[in-house]
Amino acid sequence: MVSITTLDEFIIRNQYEFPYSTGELSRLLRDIGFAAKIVHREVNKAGLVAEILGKTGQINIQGEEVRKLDSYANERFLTALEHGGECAGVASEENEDFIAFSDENSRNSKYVIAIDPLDGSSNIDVNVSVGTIFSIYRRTSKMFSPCLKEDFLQPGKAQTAAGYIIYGSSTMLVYTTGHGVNGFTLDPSIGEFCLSHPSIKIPSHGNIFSVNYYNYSKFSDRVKAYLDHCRDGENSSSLSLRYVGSMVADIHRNLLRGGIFLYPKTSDSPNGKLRLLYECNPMAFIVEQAGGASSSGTERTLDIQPTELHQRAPIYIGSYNMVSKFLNFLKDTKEPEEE
Ligand code: P6P
Repeated sequence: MVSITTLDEFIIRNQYEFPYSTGELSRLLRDIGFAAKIVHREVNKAGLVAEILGKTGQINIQGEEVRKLDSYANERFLTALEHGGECAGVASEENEDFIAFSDENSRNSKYVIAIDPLDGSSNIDVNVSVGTIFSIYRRTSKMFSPCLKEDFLQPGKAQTAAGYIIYGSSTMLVYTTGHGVNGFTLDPSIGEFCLSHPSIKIPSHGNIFSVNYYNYSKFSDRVKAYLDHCRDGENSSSLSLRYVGSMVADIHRNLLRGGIFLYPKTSDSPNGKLRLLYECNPMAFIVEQAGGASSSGTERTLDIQPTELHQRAPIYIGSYNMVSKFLNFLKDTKEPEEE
């Protein structure tokens, strides 16, 4: 008889990892899992129910078209988190400013969340996996009052927990609280996330590199030299390029199989495209906890001191040996100094 461990059971069982834990983080993670099940339901019928596909006609803070499912997912997570009363507020990719929940329970909570409710949503119409990415911090502002912007502008190394949900051939929730990484697959027949990938470790090396080659001409000479090395290979172990344009899908694959994901800065995007608070930092926390590494090219991703909610950062993330090689490559290649 195979024993099933649900997400709720796992969270409660591992609550001991947090001395003096009062169960708030456990309930917060369960609130996220609940919202994820609802988003799963909508994402998985997107092909059938046309009115939730397509665009809303709005443009978000990122200057990107807001799709109906982006808005839907954002509303679901914000509602679940506010009603759960276990976090003081949320910084969402879909909202220009952070949201401080006003009810007493939320004001008394010690956590805040940064979230990308539905990352890669432009892929939904063509059935490519999309995801939710979240990052949990202990607030730095005083309790029993609304949270402040400073609560969200903490370096990634201060995260209490981080995770993602990938809505793909199956829906999985992968998270860490700083004690390793565990993956849970949603069993729709019982409506529970069940432990399917305990203690995930990313292989120290892999044969996958993930980058949007369209931007090649805009990369620095050093990044180009590294990509040329990946493509041409120094021996028969040349790498394979795998890139679906959905960060959660690309990093989830590399987490399980080994590989490096690169979103470099370019001549027209000096800080790259991906957002530090709710894409780079949570993914970096997870990958480091799985034994990998993540860098902006000049510093460890988790050491970056944020100054803005939606700031972007270049990211090179994945297998430890591959990221190390990339960083050494940056230093070692005999290229003219960047201006
Ligand atoms: P590009 C999706 O829009 C996203 O934010 C990430 O999920 C993904 O890794 C990246 O952008 C893809 O960007 O420029 O390659 O289309």
